[in-house]
Amino acid sequence: MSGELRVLGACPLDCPDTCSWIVTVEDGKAMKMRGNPDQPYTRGALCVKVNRYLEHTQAPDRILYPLRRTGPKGSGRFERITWDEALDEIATRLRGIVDEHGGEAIWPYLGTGSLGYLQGCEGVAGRRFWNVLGAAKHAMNICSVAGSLGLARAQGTAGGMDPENFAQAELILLWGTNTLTSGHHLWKFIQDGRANGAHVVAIDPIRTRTADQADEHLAIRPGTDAALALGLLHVVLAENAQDEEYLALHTEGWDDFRQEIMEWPVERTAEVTGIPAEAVHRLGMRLAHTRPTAIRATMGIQRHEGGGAAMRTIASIPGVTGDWRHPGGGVAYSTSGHVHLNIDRRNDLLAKPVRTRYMTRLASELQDVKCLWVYAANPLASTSDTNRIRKGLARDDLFTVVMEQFPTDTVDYADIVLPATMQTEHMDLHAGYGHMYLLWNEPAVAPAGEALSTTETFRRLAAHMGLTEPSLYDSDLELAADLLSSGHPSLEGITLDRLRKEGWMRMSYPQPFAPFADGFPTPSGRLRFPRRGKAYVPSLSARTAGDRLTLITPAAHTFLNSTFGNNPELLRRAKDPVVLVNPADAESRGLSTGQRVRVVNHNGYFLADVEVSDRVAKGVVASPKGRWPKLTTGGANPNAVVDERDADMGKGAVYHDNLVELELEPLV
Ligand SMILES: Nc1nc2c(c(=O)[nH]1)N[C@H]1C(S)=C(S)[C@@H](COP(=O)(O)OP(=O)(O)OC[C@H]3O[C@@H](n4cnc5c(=O)[nH]c(N)nc54)[C@H](O)[C@@H]3O)O[C@H]1N2
Ligand SMILES: Nc1nc2c(c(=O)[nH]1)N[C@H]1C(S)=C(S)[C@@H](COP(=O)(O)OP(=O)(O)OC[C@H]3O[C@@H](n4cnc5c(=O)[nH]c(N)nc54)[C@H](O)[C@@H]3O)O[C@H]1N2
Ligand code: SF4
Ligand SMILES: [Mo]
Repeated sequence: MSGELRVLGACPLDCPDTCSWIVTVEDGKAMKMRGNPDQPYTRGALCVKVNRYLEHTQAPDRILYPLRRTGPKGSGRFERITWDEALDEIATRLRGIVDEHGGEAIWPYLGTGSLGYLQGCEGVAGRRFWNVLGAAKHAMNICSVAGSLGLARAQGTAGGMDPENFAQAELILLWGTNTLTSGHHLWKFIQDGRANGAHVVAIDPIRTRTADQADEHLAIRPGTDAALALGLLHVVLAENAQDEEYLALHTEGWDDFRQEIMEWPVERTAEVTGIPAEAVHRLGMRLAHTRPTAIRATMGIQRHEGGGAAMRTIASIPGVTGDWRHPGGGVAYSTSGHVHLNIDRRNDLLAKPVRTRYMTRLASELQDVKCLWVYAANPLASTSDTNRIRKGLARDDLFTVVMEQFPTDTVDYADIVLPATMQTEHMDLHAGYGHMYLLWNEPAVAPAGEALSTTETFRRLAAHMGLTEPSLYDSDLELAADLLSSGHPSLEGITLDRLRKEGWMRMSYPQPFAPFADGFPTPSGRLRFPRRGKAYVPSLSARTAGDRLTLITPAAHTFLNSTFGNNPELLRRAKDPVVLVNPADAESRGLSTGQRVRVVNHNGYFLADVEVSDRVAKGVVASPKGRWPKLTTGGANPNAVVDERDADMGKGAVYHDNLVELELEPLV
């Protein structure tokens, strides 16, 4: 029988907006995908990338069958094999490695390709299986850890404002965040705020498309955000605009922090941040006298050596102004701290404690690993110091399995490739990190080719290995029901049946929501201000400002990390790689627009065309993340020059804190 079916799903990509989508299916084929008009955050729109998702699921380069490598590592030459052959070979190799080297020699390297709680990184997919084998633990610290820890030290959680409440703000600071590129659905709420008179300020070393749309742009020197926060608070104190009652009731460490603030008059702040003193003062005055003030600070700030401290200091601002009293005030970094699903890591399945491997440290930690199992990740595009990673992946004694949808650079180094389903083909449970909803993704169509979901792959592998632990065989619906069973009040009324039927549900929080109006989830119930001398930790680039250039590698408009990096239309729109260079830096190097340069440092180089532009300040150059090295002239993207250095908290990455030079690429 033919008929049209509307299937409710959710965008799985690593983006704060986690959109609700509707897939129209005819005769078992997905015909159309659109943003759900009924969902209050999606409001009917997807984005320039995901508007091509259906096309992407049917792309000719999709991996449809299990593959075994036939050429040397990196060659990308494979032969098709059956699932049975693939699982047999994997089972034999894994058993051999466990017997000879112990389970910890296996590194399950799970990335952010899907944020699903069943198939992707939020739900620790495959963890039960890895625990039975005794594999190393994987710390997924590639994206937001320094900021999350900085916030948690201040607030007890990285959770904060409900982004929808930006509509109620009177002053909006877009701080180290490129809203119109990296999660544009917030913009409608910002516009609602503006319609009520809100003033919008972008604080970013780059004049981004978001900064273009703001009322004001402050071009801050990279890695100096905490200094700006302190300078703004200096003005607040000078105006005697601090909220004494809130400070007394809900904060600790104020005397110490107040002294720190007193050391940051606007002139000093201006000198450190590169923002004119007059502009610091003006914004300080606005902050002093505008309630509520909403701060959107996302991951850009914390991809720096002092990024954790910077987030903590920024989180202190609404503690001083009392903005947390109001739903339209406070800081919005990520809402994931408000999500309380029952994520059971099943450590009981481990025979003994195992070591943790850090996702950001692949280049150095790979050395003593015997099996690298990559899923929903593309480290040769996305992880720091790709030249060293490439060397590591080429090692003959390393057994590499990659579960993938597309033939990435990382796939080229796999011994075995397993075809992975895409979001329209599997089931999943989602929460946003930029909103307050849970979403259900119902499969719309059958898997392409012989692709299998993450959950099904691990169930089959467990069976192949003859593992008897019953929980390894739980179905997707059982796993989902388990996730919803935490008993946390925020899940009140949310059942799997309702979620499947309705597609999305708001978690049970008040609306509007003022999470810290009456205190914080810290041991004392109070916001913990940073200690004196700890509030501002300068980044590498802030410490060594001089003749070297600081490279920033932010989100690309047309890719989502490296996902879509092979989509022909999005690649066409992205044009050739460019590096933005300030006119003064271009002139002193004799460079002009259109010239091809090596962006180079001690780690290596990538190629880009110079675009001379006042969008970047003197001393700053910028080139976005996300390109596939093998589809890029020169075979490298910015991660060829990104150091595998730690940020100040959680061993976070320093993607925007690297020193580089520009050299003309010799013409051949
Ligand atoms: N289109 C698109 N959307 C995406 C992504 C993508 O790749 N493409 N990636 C997704 C993912 S995984 C994430 S984590 C988010 C990331 O998105 P964002 O949180 O927006 O993070 P970034 O793009 O890294 O940086 C944001 C801004 O911070 C600025 N910045 C860099 N250093 C500093 C600094 O020291 N101080 C200040 N004030 N600003 C600084 C950058 O110039 C940039 O404009 O976006 C998600 N959304
Ligand atoms: N220079 C620089 N580098 C960065 C950043 C930066 O700002 N600058 N940002 C960093 C950030 S914020 C992040 S989050 C990381 C992301 O880094 P990664 O986590 O490695 O994410 P991607 O590069 O997008 O690769 C995800 C892969 O997963 C695959 N995939 C998608 N869904 C599934 C699925 O359901 N199953 C399986 N098996 N595979 C799937 C996709 O095809 C894709 O190839 O990159 C980081 N890299
Ligand atoms: S990438 Fe972000 S904006 Fe685009 S559809 Fe997915 S969740 Fe929505
Ligand atoms: Mo991320």
